Amino acid sequence: KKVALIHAKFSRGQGKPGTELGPNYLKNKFLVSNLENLNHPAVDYADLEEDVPAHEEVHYNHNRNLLSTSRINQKLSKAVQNAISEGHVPVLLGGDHSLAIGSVHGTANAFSQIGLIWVDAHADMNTPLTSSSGNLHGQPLSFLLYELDKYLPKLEQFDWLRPCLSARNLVYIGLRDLDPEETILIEKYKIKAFSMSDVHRLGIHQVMKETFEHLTVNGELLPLHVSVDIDSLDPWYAPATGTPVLGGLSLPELMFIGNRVHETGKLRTLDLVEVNPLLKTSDSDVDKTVFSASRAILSFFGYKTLGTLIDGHQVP
Ligand code: DIR
Ligand code: MN
Ligand code: MN
Ligand code: MN
Repeated sequence: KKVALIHAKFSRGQGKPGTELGPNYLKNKFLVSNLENLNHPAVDYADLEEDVPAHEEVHYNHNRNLLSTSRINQKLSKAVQNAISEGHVPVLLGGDHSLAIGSVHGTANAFSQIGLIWVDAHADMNTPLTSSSGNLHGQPLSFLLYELDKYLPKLEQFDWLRPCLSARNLVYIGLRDLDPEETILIEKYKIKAFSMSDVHRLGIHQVMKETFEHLTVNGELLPLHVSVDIDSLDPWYAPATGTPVLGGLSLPELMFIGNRVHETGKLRTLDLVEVNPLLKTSDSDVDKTVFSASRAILSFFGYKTLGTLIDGHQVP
């Protein structure tokens, strides 16, 4: 299958300019040439950007930029659905995590049922009413889950959007910074969640085993959408991001997740979001983050760098 790169130059789902530059850094020679080697050649499929002038933006209470966030996500959802119908695997190069609204919506509408693996330090399950930041990148799941629809205020900008995912089909990996209402929702809806301490306790291999077991329905693993927030990684590996949190995944752990997903043959869409090249104390911060992000993406298509055994077989 070909990889359909969707460039989404968008930063208005959070407050720090710079994530709109993500796609230009993420689509680098290393990524493109290695995808080719892995038999998943990349095509530039869609180019989306924020197209709402600042004075036309619509805000809801303290929640910012509803109009541009809605518009880009509507286009993104169509691009993802089209790419899938043409037999490609869409890869969203973000942009901030509010883009998962359209990306997941597109995947969910291409299949009767999907599983969503959300790899993030955060749960991104606030609603416009519980969010303390007013940033939509902390809220995409409240727009997507059937169970949370009743908590959303009526927002006419998002008239096109219908919830499309059951909380049962969501698995979190990497959580370590939750808002109080998010903890309550995860417990109330019994959402499968592997925090960082679960990763430490169980090990990433067991986490993936249980993830796939959870997302298997009637003996078959669901088509998978994987949404990777680069802040799931420890800031050592990915410093150039808006809300870094200590104690995150190592790059080898994230690549292990990618390799396991690749082996299932069930990956239908991948998001890589929240790379912000402007948030750096030195250029090496950007280099490290882009290095990690490129390898993270490639791992979902079979790229292994976790070491080579002496007889030439690769680990794992
Ligand atoms: C926080 C931060 N929970 C919020 N969320 C982030 O704004 O709602 N998600 N950074 O990745
Ligand atoms: Mn995050
Ligand atoms: Mn996120
Ligand atoms: Mn492959």
